[in-house]
Order: sequence, then structure tokens, then C-alpha cells
Amino acid sequence: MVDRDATSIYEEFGDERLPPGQRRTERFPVLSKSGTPSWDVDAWEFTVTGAVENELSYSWDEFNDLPRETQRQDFHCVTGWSRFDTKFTGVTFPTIAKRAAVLDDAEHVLFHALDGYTTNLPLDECQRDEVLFALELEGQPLPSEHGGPLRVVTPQLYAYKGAKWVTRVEFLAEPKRGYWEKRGYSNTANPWNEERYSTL
Ligand SMILES: Nc1nc2c(c(=O)[nH]1)N[C@H]1C(S)=C(S)[C@@H](COP(=O)(O)O)O[C@H]1N2
Ligand SMILES: [Mo]
Repeated sequence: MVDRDATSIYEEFGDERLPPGQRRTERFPVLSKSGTPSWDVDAWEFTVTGAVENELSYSWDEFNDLPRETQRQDFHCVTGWSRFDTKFTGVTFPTIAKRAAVLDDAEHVLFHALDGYTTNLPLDECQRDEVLFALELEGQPLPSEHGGPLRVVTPQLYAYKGAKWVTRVEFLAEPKRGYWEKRGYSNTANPWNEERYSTL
């Protein structure tokens, strides 16, 4: 059962569901900068910090009590593969942003992860229901190599914008570059415009 079919969002950006220069795969490759970090259910904490009225902190049990939905999404990796019809269950970004009461001067977001990875996005790009903090893949707990226990997915953008093993969301007035954005990958990362590399 899917609450939201997000596989048609490409219609906002292009005529083809498969973005230019991508190959479709049925597999789900793993791409991690430095392997899978370990985590401990008792020590795990998810925090929301920065330009918000309410800084938030959730334990694993508390995060699991948040309202969630199941979506069918496509997944596009900047290295050239796309995986269609992937079922993720999680908490939408707007659900979290609303609880934190994001301040007016917040315009950017930096996601932080257990492996030291970071990735940045404009707030507008995050404030859509398809941006999910995913807890499950195909109805099962998210496998650790794919970012379990919790990852972000951004089906409208290349997948490096979705931090695996996410533990902190930082709201910012000024943009800050994340791990790949500092290393030459695009800040904007729209697959239908082939925004793979930074032009600056
Ligand atoms: N924490 C963290 N998140 C990450 C990465 C990473 O190395 N660390 N890699 C990114 C990249 S480049 C991609 S393509 C996707 C890969 O997700 P997958 O391994 O589930 O396919 O995760 C993204 N999120
Ligand atoms: Mo990637």
C-alpha cells in the first residue's frame, strides 16, 4: 500500500521519466564515501537545530512515533544509474519543519550524518512532501548500507542530496556547502537539467 505515488514528479522538470544521461537499473547499488557507520539504538538521537523557534531532539522511540507515510519514488544517482518504483516509508520534511517552527530568516538546510557526511539544500527544495526521512525500504527496516536506521530521500534531485544515517538537520540563514558540494558537485543537482557538477 502506497499513500503517495511520487514517480510522476518528473513532469515538473521534463518529458521523460528517465533523466538525460541516466541508465535504468533494477538493482540498488550502494554508494558511501566511507563505509557503513555503526549506531546504537539507546544513544541514537535526531536533532533539529539553528534558525527554528523550537530546537528538537528525538530518541529512536520518539522518532518512530511521528506520523509517517509510504511513497513510491524514483532514485537517481549522479554517477548515471536510476532505480524506479522504490517504496520508502518515513516522515516528511514538512512534518519536521512544522514541529520545529522554522524562522523567517531560514533559507538553507544542512543535513548531518553519522559518517561525517553533510549535504546542503535551499529550504524551498526541502519543503515538499516527497522529501522523506525514510525508516523503511519495501516495508522492511531500512538496511544499514542504504542509510539505516534513518536517511533522507530527494526524488526530485540526484541522490547525493539525501543523507544516509542522518542525525541532524540544521536550518541556516546563509548557505553552507556539504561534502560533495565542496568537492565540485552541483549545489542544485536537478537530474532533468543534468546539474551534475558545479560551474563555480
Ligand atoms: N551519510 C551519507 N549519505 C550519503 C552518501 C554517503 O556517502 N554518506 N552518499 C550519497 C550518494 S553519492 C548517493 S548516490 C546515495 C546512495 O544511496 P544508496 O547507497 O542507498 O544507493 O546516498 C547519498 N547519501
Ligand atoms: Mo551518488
